Amino acid sequence: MWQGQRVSVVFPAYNEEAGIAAAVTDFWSVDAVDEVVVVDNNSRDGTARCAQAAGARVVQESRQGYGYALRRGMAEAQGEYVVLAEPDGTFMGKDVMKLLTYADDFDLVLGTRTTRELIWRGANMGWQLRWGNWVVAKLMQVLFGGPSLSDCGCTLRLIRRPAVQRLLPRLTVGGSHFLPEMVCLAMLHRQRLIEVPVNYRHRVGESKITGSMQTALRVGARMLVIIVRYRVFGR
Ligand SMILES: Nc1nc2c(ncn2[C@@H]2O[C@H](COP(=O)(O)OP(=O)(O)O)[C@@H](O)[C@H]2O)c(=O)[nH]1
Ligand SMILES: [Mg+2]
Repeated sequence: MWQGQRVSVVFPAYNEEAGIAAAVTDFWSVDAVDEVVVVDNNSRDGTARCAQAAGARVVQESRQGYGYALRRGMAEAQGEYVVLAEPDGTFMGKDVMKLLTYADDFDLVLGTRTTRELIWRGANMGWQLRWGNWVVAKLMQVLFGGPSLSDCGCTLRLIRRPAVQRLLPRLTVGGSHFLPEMVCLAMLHRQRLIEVPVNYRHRVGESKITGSMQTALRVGARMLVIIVRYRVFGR
């Protein structure tokens, strides 16, 4: 609980057997956290079993994709505060407290992984990815007159329940370029946003998005298209 309200953590998971138990345990160990929801996205390994054994509530999402998994998680989460994260060892449970600290005053609290001091040795955040995330985030900031943004691809973020209710029916992206749609819609709907620096560590298990430069570039291009589309057409 945080200030008398429930806190949910949502993990989208596709073949994350290697790290999911440790991630669930790490986020559960944060006093404020009341539930951990793992959205199993057609995993073929022991993701669901390991998550359940570690104390998570597991829901199955059959539509394949990072965006579909996160949207399902937001719909399933019961808390007033909904924290999106990844069960791959890259994020730290203790950073949930940073997000909560700002949640009194903001509708969305976004993590940023581009703060050099918080990028751990071995983390997949070389200069190309760091720069790419920063440039796309700055474009969003400038086009929408938003707050300072420095990362367009950080899953770790908090959304308050009324913002979930407002944004969820409007979200359309099911794939890996999901996050900027959420931020564009939030800015169009005058939600209060802020970014806070979070730790970013070495990944456990296989990366499915930014592990390959080709995939990362393709996702980045899709992000740009969706940002410009929302700016021009508003939808
Ligand atoms: N790429 C991808 N990730 C998914 C999918 N469904 C759930 N996920 C989860 O979304 C998160 C992001 O993917 P990840 O491989 O960590 O990408 P990275 O952070 O760029 O290395 C992980 O927790 C995945 O398990 C899916 O269909 N595709
Ligand atoms: Mg990851």
